[in-house]
Amino acid sequence: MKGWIPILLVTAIFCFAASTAQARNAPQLIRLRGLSQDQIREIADSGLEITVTGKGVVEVVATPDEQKLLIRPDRSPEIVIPDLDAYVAGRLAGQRRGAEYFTYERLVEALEMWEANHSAIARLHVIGRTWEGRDILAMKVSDNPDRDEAEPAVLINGAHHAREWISTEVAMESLRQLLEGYGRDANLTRLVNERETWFVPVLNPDGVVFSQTQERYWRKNRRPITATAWGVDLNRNYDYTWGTSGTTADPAKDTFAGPAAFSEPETQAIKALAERERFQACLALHSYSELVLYPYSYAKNAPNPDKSRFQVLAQDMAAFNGYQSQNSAELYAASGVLDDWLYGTFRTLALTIEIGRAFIPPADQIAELCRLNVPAVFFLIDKAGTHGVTTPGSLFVPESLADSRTAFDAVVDGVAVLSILPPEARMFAADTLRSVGVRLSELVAFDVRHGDTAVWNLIRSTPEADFVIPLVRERLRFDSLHHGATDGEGCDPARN
Ligand code: 0X9
Ligand code: ZN
Repeated sequence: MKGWIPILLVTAIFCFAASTAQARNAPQLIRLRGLSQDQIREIADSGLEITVTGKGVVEVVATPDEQKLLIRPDRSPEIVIPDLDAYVAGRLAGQRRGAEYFTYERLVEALEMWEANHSAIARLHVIGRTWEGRDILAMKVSDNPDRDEAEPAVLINGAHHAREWISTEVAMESLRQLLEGYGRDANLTRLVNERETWFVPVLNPDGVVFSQTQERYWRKNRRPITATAWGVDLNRNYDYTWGTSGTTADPAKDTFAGPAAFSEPETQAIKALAERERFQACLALHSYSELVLYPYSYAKNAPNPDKSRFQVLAQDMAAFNGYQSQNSAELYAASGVLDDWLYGTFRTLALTIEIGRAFIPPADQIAELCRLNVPAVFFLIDKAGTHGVTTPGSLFVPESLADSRTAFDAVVDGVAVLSILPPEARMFAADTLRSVGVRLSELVAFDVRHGDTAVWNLIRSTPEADFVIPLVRERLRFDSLHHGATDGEGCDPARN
């Protein structure tokens, strides 16, 4: 008998929450099954947000009014979360010391403190100001952070969408580990020395503050539009096939594309940064669905000459978190997203991770979700200097590779994808690969002349790097003629 009391109580609370949400027309999360691709697209094009939890199962954020057009018995509708505003409040209340989400205020404090504690490799920039006057902050991490060096540049960003707090956590945890790992961890030290990584952990501060302080389930920014409508979906506002799919011109809806492409201060901030930095790679962090997504998103089967390279990258990243990798448009098409704009404009290797199984996982899951996803972030930062270097459109000059290990990795990754690239991408990749090989031979010859044969040995034992061997020998011969005897006596590749 006793066991019935909590069940009755939970049921009563559920019904109460559902009915008050009904009365307020508050958003709910509903699950639908058995929808055709056309029906999913129709929902996405009506301005509602869709996520996926498994094959053929979609979850949609919709108010009771909006649900009238969606709910049909053959779709086995289920209410997953009866009152999403109450759900946000519950997530905030369920936090405890050591397991809590960043507020915007605490995030600003943390970034300022981390910059001060790691001033040799970290520089905090204000890249824009929101409608409500908040700073959009970006932390650059690199050796010589005040100089724009010729190193592959990467952008890691979170919280395009206000309620996706976990995205900020993964960005912040990656940043923290990178800063603290410098000088301690060989790989992270190399990533700091050989890359310029920009972290924008909260692109949408107004939205995040609104969702956390008003306990509201909010996605967009806080552009004031009419007396009853606020906000633009920042991930529909970029200028690449803007406004054509998975979005709406209705400002009251969750996926409103904005009055024009780049109408928002937040997306303008990213635009200015990207035009300056010409990122080799970018990772947009979102939640949820446990997916690693690659462009294009605006339409199914949109031609992407680097598709095979993206597939390799996305699969490798998915190996860290166990997520599924797929083309962004596979579930439904969405236009005006960051990745499409970056790849379409600059050929940036731009990917998205949809973290976890809920927009706002309970705070005690933050650590585990970071453990799963931070290695994927570091992996992409690394690959910006390998795949990113041989990607068409990249303005990165292979001659400026500063370190033999980085050049070696670029050669190995480049050769690995060369054969699977379509002809239009292969030509550029092959040309760049050749220049990277020449650069590698210069760097390795330098190493050898100074008694360091580590990368030279790697080249000799790696079939993909075979073509570099004669280049190194040639370079050493040339160097010995011009600089006298080598320092690497006994292991002189010119004679091996
Ligand atoms: O819709 C978005 O902007 C992203 N999903 S989220 O649930 N975080 O809002 C994903 C964009 C990638 N695109 C497609 N699903 N086409
Ligand atoms: Zn999102």
